[in-house]
Amino acid sequence: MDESMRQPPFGTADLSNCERELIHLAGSIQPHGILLVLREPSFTILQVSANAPSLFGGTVPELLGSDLGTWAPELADALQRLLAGESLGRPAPMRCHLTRPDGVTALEGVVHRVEAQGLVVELERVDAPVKGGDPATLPRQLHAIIAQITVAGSVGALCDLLANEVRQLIEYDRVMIYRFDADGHGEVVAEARDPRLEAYLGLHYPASDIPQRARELYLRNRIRVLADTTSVPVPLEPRLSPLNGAELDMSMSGLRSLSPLHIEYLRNMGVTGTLVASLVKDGELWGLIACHHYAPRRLPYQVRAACELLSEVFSTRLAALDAQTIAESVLLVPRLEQQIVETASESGDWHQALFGVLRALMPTLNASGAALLYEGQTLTPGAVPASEDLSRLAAWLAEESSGQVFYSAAIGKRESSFERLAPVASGILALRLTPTRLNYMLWFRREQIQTVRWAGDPSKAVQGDPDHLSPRRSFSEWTERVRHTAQAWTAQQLAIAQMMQTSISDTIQQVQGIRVLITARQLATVSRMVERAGEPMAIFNERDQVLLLNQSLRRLLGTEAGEIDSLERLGSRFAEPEQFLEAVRR
Ligand code: BLA
Repeated sequence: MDESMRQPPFGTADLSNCERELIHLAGSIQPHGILLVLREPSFTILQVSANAPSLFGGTVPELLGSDLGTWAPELADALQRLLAGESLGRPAPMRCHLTRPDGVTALEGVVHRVEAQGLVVELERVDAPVKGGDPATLPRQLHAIIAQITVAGSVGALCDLLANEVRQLIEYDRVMIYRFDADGHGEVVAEARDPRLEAYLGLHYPASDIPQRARELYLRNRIRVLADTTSVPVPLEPRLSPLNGAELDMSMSGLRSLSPLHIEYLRNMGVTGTLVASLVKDGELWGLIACHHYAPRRLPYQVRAACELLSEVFSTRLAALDAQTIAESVLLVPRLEQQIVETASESGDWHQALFGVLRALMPTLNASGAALLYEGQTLTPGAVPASEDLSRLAAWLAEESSGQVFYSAAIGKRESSFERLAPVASGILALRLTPTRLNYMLWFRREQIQTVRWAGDPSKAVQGDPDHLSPRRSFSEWTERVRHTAQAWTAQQLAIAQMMQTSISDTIQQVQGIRVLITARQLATVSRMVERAGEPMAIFNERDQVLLLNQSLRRLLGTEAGEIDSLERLGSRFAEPEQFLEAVRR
């Protein structure tokens, strides 16, 4: 396979290989800005976007190889000042004015270094009217939003808050919080939109809508604005770096033109401008703030930076809420353990005690159904497979899994005969309660497709043709990928299950141990009474073994203790052993 098939250059990917498109080597920018690559310290121009002459005058060949100071001394001075006090660990903002024959142009820019390729300067005019986010009130607005984020009490509330506040801040038509699951598939979990637009809330998208390479990039570069899906990208000239002969690495460029495949997707959705910011948790891409506008739209640097800041504050709150949930679940286990002991000791009813726990854990484990299989009885809350299927499941689990906790998000993929259970039980989480008998607690999750909430009629929820890149096609793709699977069990839910399994099986063992003790005690008392009784008497266990022949019986039989050890032996001392045994058994 040739190299371009394996790693298609920017703009040449198709549906078969888009996963590996080299999007950071775009070689072009969006036309609302201008990009320069300079050699330090002279600020010699190495590469420019083809539209640079519109700002500096001259022609591209004239600009290349000359010093920036000869075309734009104010810009060169501003850069000089910036670099004097800035290590450029991250891209740094700057502002300056250019005096041109037709007047003064105000510019804002972002500057960063690319190893072995030079200093990259990206400029945008600020005289062009830019809507949204008034810089004068921005600090106050941010302050108020951050105050709310830091007290949001749940992930859901946090997402709703972020969607609403970001929409107020940037005034896009639609702001979505898009969350990834363990397999990288996405769901719109919060949305603020112009009420005239159809809702996307609750829609699902397959992982393949955002290639892995793009996700890696979005971890490093946390915000992107696409100003106009109908605009024509402006190429860099020359395309290859004069310093190292390679394509310019545009990973950290704010003006990078986005993949044409993605732009086609947006156009098919009718979207013209987007802003997307990364939401990160534990160093991984947790989700995105995805904003759509139905007209061209760009934002001043400060507002973009404000969105980036909000996404960081969001991530911090997310981590705190997570820690809180973990702490709560750590407390949940001992509480439930106590509940088992109390119920079992008060009523002596294990079924009731275990059933209470089974039900109490359903919301935490986000289960749509559950079953307790204990000592031959079955109790089930919620939607569950039929009882013969439950028995088959338990038998299969005992055979298949040596561990005490078993889980799967797609049981039908482990064992094809369970595939037909998918509507109620695609996902299963099982705790084995006792080592020898088929005693289980089971929680079930429906197939994801069954639980998807559509905003209205699925066939109308989003426009687009299933054969073209569009949410409609995405939905079919997602449906295909998640058929017969439930949402994955989270690490935290599995940790709770593990703790609960240990706790329950210990409790059962302890209580059974106590029972054995109590029985032994009772036996000792009864034995003492029987031994002393004047009547000949014997005690046997359920296996017909002799536990005691009392004094009077031993005397009658003329035997020592220990000679007769079973019911059968005792029978043999009778004239008609068969009759004796039958009489006893009766
Ligand atoms: C990127 N695809 C993206 C991004 C999103 C989506 C949010 C990130 C864009 C950014 O950060 O600016 C997907 N956007 C959505 C979805 C919705 C949305 C689902 O608003 C729903 C409301 N895309 C495809 C397919 C391919 C593909 C099938 O759907 C490949 C064959 C490619 N998506 C693709 C590429 C990128 C992308 C290459 C990277 C764009 C870039 O940063 O250059």
